[in-house]
Amino acid sequence: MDRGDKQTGNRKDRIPPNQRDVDRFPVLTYGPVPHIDLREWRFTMTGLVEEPVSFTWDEFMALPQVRMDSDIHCVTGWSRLDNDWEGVAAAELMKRIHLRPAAKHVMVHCYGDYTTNLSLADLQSEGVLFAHKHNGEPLTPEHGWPLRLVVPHLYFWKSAKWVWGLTFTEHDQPGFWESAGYHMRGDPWKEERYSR
Ligand SMILES: Nc1nc2c(c(=O)[nH]1)N[C@H]1C(S)=C(S)[C@@H](COP(=O)(O)O)O[C@H]1N2
Ligand SMILES: [Mo]
Repeated sequence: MDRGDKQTGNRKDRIPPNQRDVDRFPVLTYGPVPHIDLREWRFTMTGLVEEPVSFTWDEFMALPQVRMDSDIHCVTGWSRLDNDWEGVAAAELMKRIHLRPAAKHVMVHCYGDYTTNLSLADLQSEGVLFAHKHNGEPLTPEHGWPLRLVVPHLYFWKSAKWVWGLTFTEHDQPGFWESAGYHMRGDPWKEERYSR
């Protein structure tokens, strides 16, 4: 199993503007925690792909696994440094599909209907993974069990919990919070919090 490099540098230098360093791990969910049965669970990739793919839980867990250490920055103002995530790298999943040339954006879908949008480039960035463990333990239901996306370089609302799939599209479309006024991209270092 490869292990991403431990983050280095001064703690303060790792806290984006107007964020505070916290140790706890708050829960932020819109709506109830969805009930998920692993026997029914699927992860699918559709849209602008030559052949859609779908994994069962066992198939997904048989994919190569990685551990990656990264920081969380929530738009509500807390940052939690050094989170150890384990799961399947987005780059690994991308090897399982052939994108059509027009594909430039991604909609992330979750059990419970939450969605969030990413550019293809952001999905394919370093450190992005679909995680089933946090700090060595399976995710708790409220933090996204069985699987959540982790996009460490963007605000944490992009890190979709209870994720079930990706749809590749040509144009950028807003997801749940983006439709409510959150920024389409959400870079914490540029404070891309809201779009209006
Ligand atoms: N499916 C789903 N994913 C979600 C959310 C949600 O409401 N539903 N909330 C987002 C927001 S706004 C944040 S800040 C983080 C919070 O993750 P946590 O509860 O594990 O801290 O999850 C993100 N992913
Ligand atoms: Mo959030």
